Amino acid sequence: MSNYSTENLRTLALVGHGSCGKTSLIEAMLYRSGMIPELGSVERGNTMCDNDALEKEVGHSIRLAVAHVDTAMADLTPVRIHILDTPGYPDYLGQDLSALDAVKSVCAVIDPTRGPELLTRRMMEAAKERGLCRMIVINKFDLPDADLEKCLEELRETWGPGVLPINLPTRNRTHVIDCFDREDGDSDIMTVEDVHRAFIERVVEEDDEMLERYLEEGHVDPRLLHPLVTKALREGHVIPVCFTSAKNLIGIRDFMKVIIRHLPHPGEANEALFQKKDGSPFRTYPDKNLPVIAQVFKIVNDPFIGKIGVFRVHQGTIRRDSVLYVDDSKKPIKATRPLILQGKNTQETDLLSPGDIGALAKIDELQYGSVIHGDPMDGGVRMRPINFPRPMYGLAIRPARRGDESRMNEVLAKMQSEDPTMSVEHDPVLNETVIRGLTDMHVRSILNRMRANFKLEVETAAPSIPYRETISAPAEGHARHKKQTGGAGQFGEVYLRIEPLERGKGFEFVDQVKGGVIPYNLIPAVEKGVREVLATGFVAGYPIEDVRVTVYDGKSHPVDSKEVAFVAAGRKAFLDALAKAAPQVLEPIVSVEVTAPEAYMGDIAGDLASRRGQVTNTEALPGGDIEVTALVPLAELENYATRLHALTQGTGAWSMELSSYQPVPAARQAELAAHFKRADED
Ligand SMILES: Nc1nc2c(ncn2[C@@H]2O[C@H](COP(=O)(O)OP(=O)(O)OP(=O)(O)O)[C@@H](O)[C@H]2O)c(=O)[nH]1
Ligand SMILES: [Mg+2]
Repeated sequence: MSNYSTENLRTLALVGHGSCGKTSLIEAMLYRSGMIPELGSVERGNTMCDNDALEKEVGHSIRLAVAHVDTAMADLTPVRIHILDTPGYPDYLGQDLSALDAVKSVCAVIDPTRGPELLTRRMMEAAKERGLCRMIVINKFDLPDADLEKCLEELRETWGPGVLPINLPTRNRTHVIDCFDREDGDSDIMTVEDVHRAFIERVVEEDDEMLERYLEEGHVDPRLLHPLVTKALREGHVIPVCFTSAKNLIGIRDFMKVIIRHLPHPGEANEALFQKKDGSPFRTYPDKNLPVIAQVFKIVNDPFIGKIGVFRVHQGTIRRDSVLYVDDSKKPIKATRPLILQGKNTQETDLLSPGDIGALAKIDELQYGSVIHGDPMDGGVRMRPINFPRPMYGLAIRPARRGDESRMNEVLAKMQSEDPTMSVEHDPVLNETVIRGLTDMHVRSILNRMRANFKLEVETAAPSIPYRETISAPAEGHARHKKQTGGAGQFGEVYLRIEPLERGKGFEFVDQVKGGVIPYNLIPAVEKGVREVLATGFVAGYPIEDVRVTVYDGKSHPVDSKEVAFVAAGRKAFLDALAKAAPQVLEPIVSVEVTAPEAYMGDIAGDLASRRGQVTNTEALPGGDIEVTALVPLAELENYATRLHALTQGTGAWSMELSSYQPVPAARQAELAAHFKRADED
């Protein structure tokens, strides 16, 4: 088993819009380094990273894939590059974002005929926000119609003057020439001399002494610059650009050389963003002798192996049979078989050190985001949460075969554990299960996977809109619950106050009962009664949010005051208050992002306006596309995918995420309320 020291590990995620060549590039690296005997292709469906039946069928990546490239066999400095292949369509953004916590560097792969597209920009922004080093590969530079200089210009427009080539195409786009060590030579675009100078000048600015020396002598030995290059990368001052053709295997070794030489090893990169329960930072050190800290960034439910948790080790060493802990659990687990991954293949390994990406199978406790640690005292530690977009595109589903209900729920739970941007809601009132994803494509691929991997067929329908309810004024509520049925009776009396909370604050329950007029052990019963109403709604049957309930008075009876009595009194008192609190129905407003060629701008904006939408921003993108951002009520977006397709002749792309909840128009509220009937109160 290979054993790389932390200095010889690199972790890199390839990001970029669909079809730019990420999967092919990793395949080319694996081939060039001798890890695989034959070069697979996406077309033939035999690449290491697109290994899922569905991925092979559709010809693009759907899930985050993990691979590693050992460079020794390519006669390069022996380094292990843990490399992540992210899916390129916004439908799978959740997978892409979760890759960021596993790596120290991100490489945007660009198709030079298309430039920096929407998802690529979003991922580069997210990488910057999380303190990762960034670089760029211009892939497909073999394409004869690719204007490489124009592409570089667009990249600089997008990510600033730090975007600088570190090699250039040469000999009629059949090779690349290094521009870091070399000061001259032939290239197809620009000149090696200028590109070399620009790069070096940018880097020496990181250090006053070096800058002075450079200005005096007009020259500096590039071999002295390693610490400055990593500093510039860490701070985002430089974003090196390489040229590759994954298809024709050009520039692949050169790309690997850049990774080995310039990208930081775990000890050189910015710190991982761990925090304690109270939100204060928790420092980790890539030291193999400290207690283990590893974070799960991917869960796979393999039909054969079962559940696999894939993680990055940030600190300490996981050995065969290490005793570890997961999250807050005090129950130890044993790493009987630590694994490393190569696409869908797993390999056992003796140890995983800081900077390694590994996996453990059959450990039920592992969830997306779990922290595995060696010291039970580190229980509350978590990675700073990623801002995942909240999934809003929904479909109501039910099993096609009767009797499959509980299996469907099991399958949904498994799939949800793999995807942080998939949600499952069950509406007890409508008895409806709704799955939500980021886009129609995302939801469809969830259904496809259900069919392919779990042999589960479901029927779908347009879902109900996830309305919410709230109140718009404070009010008082009172109820006395009294029942005499033969022997023991029930008695409980509750006075409470309700008031609106700021949007998004949820629910607060405050106990201000004095002198034990409601015994303290029965206060939870009052809260339970309140929560029953909270879940089932008041005006139209939707969950109530953003309200504070303060119980301040009541009465009890020494014999008849039991839990049921106070649950009922709590419920009724809350209903009494709600009636006077100007209750409102809220609807989800989503932020919709549409990109399409500029010619369709008018039609897109007009259509959004007819859906009660409000355009908040339009932006011209390099390459003649525009991006329109609008706030639109979710209820108005039914069939938007089809409509946009028709409006833009299939060229438009869109995604949406929750922006806020706002009151529905009064007429709509009346309509929704008319359909709701509260179960009779006793
Ligand atoms: N001409 C040329 N074609 C390439 C090159 N690299 C990849 N391709 C082709 O581009 C297409 C997309 O390649 P992929 O590797 O699937 O791209 P991807 O970035 O993984 O795409 P997603 O998984 O959808 O995000 C395939 O048809 C590849 O054969 C290249 O360097 N030159
Ligand atoms: Mg791919």
